[in-house]
Amino acid sequence: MAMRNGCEGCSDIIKCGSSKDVLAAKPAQNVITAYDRVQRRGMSACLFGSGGTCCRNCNMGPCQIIDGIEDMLGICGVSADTVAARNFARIVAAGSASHTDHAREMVKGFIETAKGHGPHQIKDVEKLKSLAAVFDVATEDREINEIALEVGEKALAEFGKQDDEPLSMTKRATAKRQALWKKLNIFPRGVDREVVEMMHRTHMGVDQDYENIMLQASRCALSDGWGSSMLSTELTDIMFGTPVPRRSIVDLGVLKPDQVNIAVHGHEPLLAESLCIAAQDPEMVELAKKQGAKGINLAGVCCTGNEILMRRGIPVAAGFVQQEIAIATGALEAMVVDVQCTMESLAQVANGFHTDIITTNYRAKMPGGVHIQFDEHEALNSAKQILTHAIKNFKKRGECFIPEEKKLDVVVGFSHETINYMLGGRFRASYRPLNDNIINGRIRGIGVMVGCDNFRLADDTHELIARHLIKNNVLVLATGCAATSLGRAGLVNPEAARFCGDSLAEICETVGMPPVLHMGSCVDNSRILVAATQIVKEGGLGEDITDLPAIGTAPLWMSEKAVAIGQYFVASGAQVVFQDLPVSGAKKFNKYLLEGLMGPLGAHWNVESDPQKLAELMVAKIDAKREALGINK
Ligand code: CUV
Ligand code: SF4
Repeated sequence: MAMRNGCEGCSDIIKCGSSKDVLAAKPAQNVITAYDRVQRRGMSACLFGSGGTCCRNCNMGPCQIIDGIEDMLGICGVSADTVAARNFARIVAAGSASHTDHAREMVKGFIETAKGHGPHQIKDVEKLKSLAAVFDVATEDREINEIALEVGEKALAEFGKQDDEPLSMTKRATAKRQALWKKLNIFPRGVDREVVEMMHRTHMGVDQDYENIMLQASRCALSDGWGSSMLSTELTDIMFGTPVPRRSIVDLGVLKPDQVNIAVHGHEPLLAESLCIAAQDPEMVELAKKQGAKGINLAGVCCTGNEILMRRGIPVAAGFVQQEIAIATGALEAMVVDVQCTMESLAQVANGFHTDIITTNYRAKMPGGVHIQFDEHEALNSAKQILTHAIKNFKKRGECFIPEEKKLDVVVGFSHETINYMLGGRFRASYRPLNDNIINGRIRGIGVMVGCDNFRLADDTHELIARHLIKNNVLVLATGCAATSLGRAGLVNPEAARFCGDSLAEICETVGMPPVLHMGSCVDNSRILVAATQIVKEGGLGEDITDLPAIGTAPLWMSEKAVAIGQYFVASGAQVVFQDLPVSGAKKFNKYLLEGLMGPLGAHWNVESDPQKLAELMVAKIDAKREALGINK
């Protein structure tokens, strides 16, 4: 195999200094990453696939449809628009399903905790009580665990609910939004049911009306945002503590040369939290010392990383595009993965090192990985078993290269509650001061940056967009790998106020907050729904999310989950912009997403591939909302 020196031809794409340093160092010389595969593929993406007009939903096909050519309809007569709508809707269903299956595990873990099993406790009693109110669970004169158990069981029932009543948490939405969902008949009912109905309606020969398909796609996405994701965030907060601001670091340089380095990668914090507890166990620390290490160093990757960063301040080593690079340091004893966004190539890269990829969820195994099933009933023992395996690898470590830790740190932990409290002050937590600052124009609006990063595009895209936003006095809320990437860029700390426009800088300095607020993992986008609704209810900025001077974006999106999130934002009245959507091969449907959805939902998708133009579009859209509110002085 040819020796490499970094990734040939990747200089336009990899801008992160730490990533570059690791790839150029000796231990990584035989490593092949997804960046290399992007360069080496030598063929461009299939036009039908990227345009959304390839249908393989039945065995008369696959059919490649060309819009406007009669001989190129599907064998069943289906049009490009129907196929693109079906495919898009199935992306939403897959994304929702992923959040949902994750959330179900969290709810089950929560029920175990309520029963007093396992290493976790009910930490946020106030939040438990407010959720109890949503689920009509009595709280007076009751034990905390008794309340928690009833809330947990009612939460679990939301997944399999078969009646036609709305999911419980949808009643948190604005009155106007609820009325609209009712009118359109898209109130989400059971979380699992909406995914099943979406799959059914996109089967061959069922729903052939793209507007009607999008109604169910909206309902399915809403069952994610206002259902499973919101449940996951709320119950995880109650169990592990609602995030409060804390300092930490985001960089590959957080790995330690003299410690057992264990990366936790994936999405479900149940395992990661148990690992955090187990890593402090004297027995484990002793074992590490026996192997010659000074201690145990946990570091996060992707959204699991964001979960423990937000709640424990544990550093994040890598975002999605750096997962292979983390192994290429040669400094990881193990990468522990659960579900979602963990690439099959991890085991291939690990093959050249002493690193083990430890899979822990029966749903997600990997050729070349070591499987140690995480048992939620035996959480601590499972965690210790996983740690023991990793610790024993320490002695096998060969040459490694850890990039110099950047001095840039992050301040994270901006839950909806924290923002409320921070801006409202000690005695009256409220969004009033935020609303006032938006109304008086010191904060021009809110830019929400979520989602993944993507090997096909430059890894500083989030930074470029965010810099434009904050310079124009737009406050940025971030989650997922977008937040990780902004952390690496040094924008997630109060010192970044110097990159802001004057009025936003002044607010950040006064409050001591970063201009980019890290709100957590992907499921935590539900925090943004709650926060946006609270801002509306605070008054002065219209009657629904659709009136707010705010816009969401997931530049560099790669996961189906990002599309589900985008769709639940749109169905909740928030405008969004992505760099591309796989529907461009269907003219009418494309136009429907980009304009037509405005009719029923009061919001629509936007597409802009150029990051600078995308950022400008976000500011322009914010200004248009200000104009409509009559506050654009
Ligand atoms: Ni859930 S979904 S790459 S880890 S944000 Fe990161 Fe976040 Fe996208 Fe995956
Ligand atoms: Fe072709 Fe229609 Fe079957 Fe799709 S459903 S593969 S378009 S015949």
